[in-house]
Amino acid sequence: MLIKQPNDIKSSEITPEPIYRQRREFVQAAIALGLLPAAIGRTQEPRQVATEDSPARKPPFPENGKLADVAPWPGSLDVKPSAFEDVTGYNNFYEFGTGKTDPARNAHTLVTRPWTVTVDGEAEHTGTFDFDDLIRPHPLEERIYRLRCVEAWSAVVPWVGFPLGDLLQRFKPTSRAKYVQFFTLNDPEQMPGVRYRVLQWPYREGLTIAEAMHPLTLLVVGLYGQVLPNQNGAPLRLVVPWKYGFKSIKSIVGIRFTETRPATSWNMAIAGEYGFYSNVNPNVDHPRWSQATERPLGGGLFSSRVPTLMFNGYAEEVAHLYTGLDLVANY
Ligand SMILES: Nc1nc2c(c(=O)[nH]1)N[C@H]1C(S)=C(S)[C@@H](COP(=O)(O)O)O[C@H]1N2
Ligand SMILES: [Mo]
Repeated sequence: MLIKQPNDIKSSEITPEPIYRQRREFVQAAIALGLLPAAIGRTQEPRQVATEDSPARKPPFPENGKLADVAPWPGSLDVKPSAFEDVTGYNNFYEFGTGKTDPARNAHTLVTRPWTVTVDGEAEHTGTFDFDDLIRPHPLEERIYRLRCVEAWSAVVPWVGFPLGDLLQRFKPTSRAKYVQFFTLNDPEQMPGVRYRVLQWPYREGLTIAEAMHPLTLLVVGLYGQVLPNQNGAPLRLVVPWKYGFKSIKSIVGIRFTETRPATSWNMAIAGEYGFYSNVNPNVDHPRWSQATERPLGGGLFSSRVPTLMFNGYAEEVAHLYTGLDLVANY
């Protein structure tokens, strides 16, 4: 991956304003701590005094372990989450194998630091950004959401993250940005599964800009109050709770604003079975199985299935996004 070097281009040209401001604060803090001579700070950046809108720098995001400063989100589901062991032990992450227990067994080889995300396409600010710099300005929330896999199993997960739209706004998408596409890391050294052509790598997904900006759409960095385990898509994944689970792309290294509908992995693989929208819909069956019911994780082998809800239970919040759209044709 090509990472722009700081001396190629002025940081103010490539960096979204909040990050730029933070770097400036960082330089000032470094000067104050005696890590940088004042002369360097002055020649690079204008001097600035601390103000009310320049809050204290947040501590670095931990690589593993417990997350501090996570606010409960008032809209969380009022149901008991699935067992931690199920959510972190029964996964789909084909880059680490196609078996449900392969990701938990294999994903320890994923290196999550340093981690960069490249933002390109239809936006005023583009470039390659360090993961920690990207997420630092965003207050974290715990949101308990339903997760419904297209294979008809489901879970309830207390995710930790922040609205995707809050991050996307910082890049100032242009009026031509109608969609957002996401890319997962594609590294055969770290991901044994990408040696097999079960999908075209890198794994990619996409949303309309309205879906991406919807307040329920979450960028996730943790679960159960701790840093995201590798098998769940560390260090950064998407969670779109009203869509089938495969839209919730893991281990994101690329975000692209596009004018036309972007390619998405499962649609590229089997277009007749997996559409671009992939909204959870109990009334539109998969060509090979019913979507009317689902099997909650942790119920055991003989557990009864429960009804699947329209838009996975989020119809009140998201149905308006699809007024006038034929949900059978646009599966
Ligand atoms: N990069 C990538 N992202 C992915 C997948 C994958 O194979 N690769 N699987 C998807 C599918 S099918 C589901 S159901 C969810 C599962 O998320 P979980 O393992 O955290 O429950 O991740 C999605 N994100
Ligand atoms: Mo899935």
